[in-house]
Amino acid sequence: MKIAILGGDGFVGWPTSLHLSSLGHEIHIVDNLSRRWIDTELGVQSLTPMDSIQERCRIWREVTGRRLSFHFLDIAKEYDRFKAWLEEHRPDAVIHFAEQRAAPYSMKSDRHKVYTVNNNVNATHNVLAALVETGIDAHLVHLGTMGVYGYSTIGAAIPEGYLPVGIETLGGETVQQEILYPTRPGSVYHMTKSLDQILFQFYAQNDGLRITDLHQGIVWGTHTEQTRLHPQLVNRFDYDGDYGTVLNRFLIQAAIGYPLTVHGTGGQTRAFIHIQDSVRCIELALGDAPKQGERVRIFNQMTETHRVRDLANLVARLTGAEVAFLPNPRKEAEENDLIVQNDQFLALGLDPIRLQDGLLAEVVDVAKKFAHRIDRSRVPAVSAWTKDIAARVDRDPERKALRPAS
Ligand code: NAD
Ligand code: USQ
Repeated sequence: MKIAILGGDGFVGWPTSLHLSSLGHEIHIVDNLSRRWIDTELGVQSLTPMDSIQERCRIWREVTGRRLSFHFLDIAKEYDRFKAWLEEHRPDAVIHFAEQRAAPYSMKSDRHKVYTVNNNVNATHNVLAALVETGIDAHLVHLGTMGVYGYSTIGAAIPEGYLPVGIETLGGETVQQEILYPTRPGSVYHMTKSLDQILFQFYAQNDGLRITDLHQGIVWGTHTEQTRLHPQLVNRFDYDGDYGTVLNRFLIQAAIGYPLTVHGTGGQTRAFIHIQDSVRCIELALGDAPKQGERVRIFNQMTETHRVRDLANLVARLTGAEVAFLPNPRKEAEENDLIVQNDQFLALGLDPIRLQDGLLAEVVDVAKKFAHRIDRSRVPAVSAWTKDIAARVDRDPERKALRPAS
């Protein structure tokens, strides 16, 4: 298949590009490199040293003989160029990763909220409008988030996208329907993914676009089979307070002797998936495209759920790290349960990698190897969800103690 990978320079997009290329697909990475610019804005860098995307593609060719093409394009801002690109390349499938994906970054200031909404909603809508206009019947696979559901459950499992409901008619009968699961985003970033869902629903129904939306949990780990092939194929690894995600952060914190930064009580339960399973799921979803006229196919792309404090304790046991309970900069439930259905990927043959599978130690080893690249002052999460929370968090003595002397 000819596959366009929008956002193929990112944390999930890069290993996906390699995985699908190794399966023999023709891969075109489309990226505006905004994530690299955001690193510069924030004054941080990936824990792992990343080469330019052109250099990464060159190394892949050298190592495997396979070609990856890179196209520098902003899909949110350059609609006409993107449409012309699609006309020219006519992909069989489009995988859409190209959004601003950090919740804390999306909550840093009004400017960051506006950027995240403009970038994410326009990127998604431009892809949809361009597919309709060019008449290209490509399967669109989008990386969404478990966060569209909100995280609390009432003792029932979160279904895969759709909720069966009974609606009482005026005649007193009950009509059964399946509706999109009521969305309850917890940040501006998660809100954009909720808006994406409505865009997908409309374009599938109005224009017969074939769309799969993958509601993914938190991705952990760093290497996949292909990124291990050469040091310059290494994946990016975010550890800072905005882009680093919880488990990967705990693992690097353990590696550099920084107390594990649990927000609040650590009672938040979240869904997780290893990066190797993430790329495998995308392969499986590509092979199971919906037909024209079918509703949006939604998969829950996760393999297990964990409470944040349990993860901290697990990493502490493994490494001897200390655990610090800090005031939570986010507005979120202190404690929640989370039960999630993921039967569709299991039925397609996913054999989940679990936290116990020895891969936690691999991340700690990677972090130790590149520990000299870590700026400890960038480890605390400082982006607060409201001004009141910002003031409270700032006054906290424990958090102050974690800040390096300047
Ligand atoms: P990332 O930030 O590492 O990668 C996103 C890529 O998209 C970057 O290379 C960026 O430069 C590019 N991009 C952003 N806006 C663009 C635009 N307008 N035009 C062209 N390129 C653009 O993020 P990631 O961690 O790889 O996540 C990829 C997708 O998966 C995101 O949509 C995210 O919401 C979703 N997701 C990620 C996780 C996770 O834990 N990392 C979990 C669930 C879902
Ligand atoms: N947390 C800590 N300590 C930390 C960092 C985070 O306790 O040092 C807590 C947070 O408060 C939150 C939980 O861990 O309760 C998860 O935070 P996270 O930053 O790991 O994940 P999140 O902000 O939800 O976002 C990440 C990705 C996003 C993706 C989402 C999937 O950045 O792109 O959509 O995971 S999900 O969480 O399932 O919505």
